[in-house]
Amino acid sequence: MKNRILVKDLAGKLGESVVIAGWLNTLRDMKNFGFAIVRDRTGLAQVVVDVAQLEQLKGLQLETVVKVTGVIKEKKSKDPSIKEVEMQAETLEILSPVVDVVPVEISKPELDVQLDTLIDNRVITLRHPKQRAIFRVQAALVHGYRQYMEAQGFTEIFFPILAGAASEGGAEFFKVDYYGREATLSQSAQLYKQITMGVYEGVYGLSYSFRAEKFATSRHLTEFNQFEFELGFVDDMDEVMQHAEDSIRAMMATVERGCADELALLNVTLPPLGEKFPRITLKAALEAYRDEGGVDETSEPDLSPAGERWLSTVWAPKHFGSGFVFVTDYPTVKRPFYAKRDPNDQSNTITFDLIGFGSEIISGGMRINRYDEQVQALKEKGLNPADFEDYLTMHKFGIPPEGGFGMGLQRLTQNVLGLANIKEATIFPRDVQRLRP
Ligand code: AMO
Repeated sequence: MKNRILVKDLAGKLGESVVIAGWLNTLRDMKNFGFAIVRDRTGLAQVVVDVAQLEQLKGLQLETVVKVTGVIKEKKSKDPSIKEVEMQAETLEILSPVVDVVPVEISKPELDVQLDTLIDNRVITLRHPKQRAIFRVQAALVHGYRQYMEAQGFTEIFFPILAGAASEGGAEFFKVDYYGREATLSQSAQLYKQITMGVYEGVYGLSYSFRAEKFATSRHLTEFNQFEFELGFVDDMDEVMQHAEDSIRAMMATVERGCADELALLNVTLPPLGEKFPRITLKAALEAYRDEGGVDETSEPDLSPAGERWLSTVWAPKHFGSGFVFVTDYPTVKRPFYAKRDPNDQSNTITFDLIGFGSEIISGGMRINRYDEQVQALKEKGLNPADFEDYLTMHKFGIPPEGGFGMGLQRLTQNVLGLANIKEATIFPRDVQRLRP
């Protein structure tokens, strides 16, 4: 919009007549005049209106889109050290009227609603400054990831969503009708990022993953995004973990630099990073949980959600000043068919999870890169190699030793901002019950 000034820039316009545009956030009748609070994407502006303008606005619903021309003045404040500005309205124009009552009040500092109400009314609730802030932080995380990966000289890949076969094994996939044939929605970009190892050696991308989860939990969605990463000519998994760590450090720095206002609004302090993210085997992590945490899960093949929380919010901060911890050496039974086995112990894999301030945010590791080994691993998992033709074709034609990881975008956002449910970190979440809005 020509000549429009954003709310954040009004302080520099003292004494000038300017145009602002946004949504009517609140209206206060002060008898001989009124205050209209107008919201744009950068903040809230107080607009002083006269009686006639007040009457005009009173006939409108909140959230009406308005354009206001007026003079910027210093706001009278009880505390003279606070310098704020307001606008004395000259003309008002309605750009888009509201035709129904707004279902949720969003003008208060806190949006005090249940999770389902929050998401059912996303059209409106997303406009609340705190909701807006969450997805500004998410965008900054993505930006930081891309910048890090580009600085390494890696290649961004755009992965397909429609696929012919399941990519992660298991039964948690959605079927779609594809011209009368059965297709699936991608469970992950795993196959495709591995294929690119025959060319680019270092790749990354933001993919869509779909999982037909059977239960609704506070950590699972049926549709989510993964930061994908894959690296060729790797002989030590530590190289892959280092990229996971360094990309997270870069993402946190991007959020700190670009989202100071959002973090303050959300009252969030980012998780501690420490000097180096600790690395611990699953076995040692389970023993620490037993010995220091007082919970014995040593007979389990994995950490429970409570164990992950303890490890990343108690153990790792206490011993290493870090809210992130790598857990390595997962048993073969717990990892997918493409996970590289430990040559000294076939029941163990060369894989890792990164637990990030509450729960698992990354899964990764070394991959099987040789054809015979992959056929054998599929059979041992009880899978039919004929169903994995594309995986096996890739392995026939020379894939270097390689590894990589997938990092859940919504999980990371949830844990970094300390949100109780992953749906709060998902702009339009889908779960077992929900397909709208
Ligand atoms: P995995 O299945 O562990 O690994 O997923 C990787 C990361 O994605 C996130 N995630 C989820 N987020 C929300 N809802 C879900 N249902 C969900 N499932 C997983 C988590 C998890 O750590 N191809 C491998 C990755 C790799 O090895 O490169 C994969 O998909 O943050």
